[in-house]
Amino acid sequence: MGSRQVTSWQGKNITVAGLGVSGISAARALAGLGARVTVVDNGDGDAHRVRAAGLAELGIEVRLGLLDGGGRAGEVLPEGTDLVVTSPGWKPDSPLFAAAAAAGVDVVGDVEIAWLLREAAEDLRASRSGEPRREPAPWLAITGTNGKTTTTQMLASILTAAGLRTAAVGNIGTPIIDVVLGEEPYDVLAVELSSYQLHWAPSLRVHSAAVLNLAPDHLDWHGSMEAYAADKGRIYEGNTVACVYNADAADNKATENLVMEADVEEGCRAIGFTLGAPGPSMFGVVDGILVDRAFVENRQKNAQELAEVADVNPPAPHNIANALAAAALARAFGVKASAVRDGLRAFRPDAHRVSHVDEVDGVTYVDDSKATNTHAAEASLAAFDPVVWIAGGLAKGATFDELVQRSAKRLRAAVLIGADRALIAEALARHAPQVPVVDLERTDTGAMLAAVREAARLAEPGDTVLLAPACASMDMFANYNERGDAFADAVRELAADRA
Ligand code: UMA
Repeated sequence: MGSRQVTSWQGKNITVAGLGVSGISAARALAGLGARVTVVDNGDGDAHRVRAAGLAELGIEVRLGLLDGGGRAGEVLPEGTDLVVTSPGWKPDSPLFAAAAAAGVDVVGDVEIAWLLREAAEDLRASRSGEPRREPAPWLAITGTNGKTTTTQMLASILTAAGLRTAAVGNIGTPIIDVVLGEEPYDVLAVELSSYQLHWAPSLRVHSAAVLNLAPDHLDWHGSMEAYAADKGRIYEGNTVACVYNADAADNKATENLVMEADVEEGCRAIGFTLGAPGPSMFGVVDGILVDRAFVENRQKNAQELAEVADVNPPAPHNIANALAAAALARAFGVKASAVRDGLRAFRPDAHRVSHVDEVDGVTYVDDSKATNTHAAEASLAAFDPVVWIAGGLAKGATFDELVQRSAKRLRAAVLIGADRALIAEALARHAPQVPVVDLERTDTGAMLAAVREAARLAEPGDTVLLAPACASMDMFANYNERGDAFADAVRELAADRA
């Protein structure tokens, strides 16, 4: 058995940064391959301790919170470390990485490890099952500021409709190392990658990739828009078949530029997608039909019908763009047109993405808790008029002037919650002083109910109350799901009061 990479982990001292979803996955996998693993994490809560106990049973050392000898566990590089494997959320300027650099130790992420383990994983699978060795499953990768989870799920749905064994993995929540090393043999993977994961995955060279769009986000992590864009652009490096970019909107030229800057394999094609009529080597929309003018014979003259706009769920413009990108990746992999249609029809969006909650006293309540940045919130606000907007949370270095300027005309009122609500209040005061603003200081669990009650007071029949925070949720909630659930619960309570 050609177990070259398996043996190379034997006895290596690996420090895993972070005891979250990806850290646990990396630690278990590398310990299973014979490495000596130490996990470090600045947290020290009950959940951390339970996870640490689970890893200790596998012989993995875990260092949490404050260390006896001084310093915090997540900041001190364990003696003798050969490689640091970081969780994606750790900022590049974390003290642990400064210590690693000083010691001449490399830092990579869990996606890099998954990529490096692909060949060895197939050796292991073949030796365990006794079946012939297969080639590793190709990766079709998706990133972008918004829409990447939906697009990844659409892609997986299309690949499944084509009869392929696939899974939607990565930033979407399933650690990719678990999938690469797992029992299940896949034909192809639909991989959602965040800019963080791309930053820490220098060797990644996927079959085909899409950058859906690019707008300021996570600037506190990356340091600048340029650095953020550069990390997103890494997804195109070494692509073998297609680099899929967004051909619409001036500010989205950025994704095409990232393709131009990438060093790809000979013969790899740049494939655009547009909500308008497509040129050659593009996907687009003609008379309500999604069409492929890239993977067809004689693309100068021909186009292949894929699906109707009505097959996309929901058929909102940003989501049709997602469907086109998913279709482009699937077609790059050789999927037939009918499977694109069947996969799009079978796809159901997740909760908390512009989901209708209820109507109370003629006012519609919509949950777009997933709108965690200004770009997503703007797309969401554009779909409703007039709207009472519930916003706020952690701004992650964003500014709100453009969002408020472009959405001001639709705003009946705004209700602001969370840590960085003053930034939104200031933008509203500058660009929409006529819009009534309620500034809620509360951050307790009842705060969302208070916000919904205030919004109900300000709304008039025919209005929409929209939760589209333009911010991350972690100042008040565990995640955006919990924030959306709190909103839906509050709307139900309001409906019960009025019944
Ligand atoms: N920690 C420290 N020091 C730090 C930072 C974190 O000790 O400086 C510790 C925390 O105490 C915690 C652990 O590190 O115990 C958390 O690590 P993490 O934040 O990287 O999170 P994971 O649980 O490993 O989840 C990650 C992704 N999270 C982030 O990128 C922030 C998940 O994406 C992903 O699903 C998962 O790996 C599996 O791949 C979530 C996300 O919010 C959904 N992603 C961002 C987004 O989509 O906008 C990028």
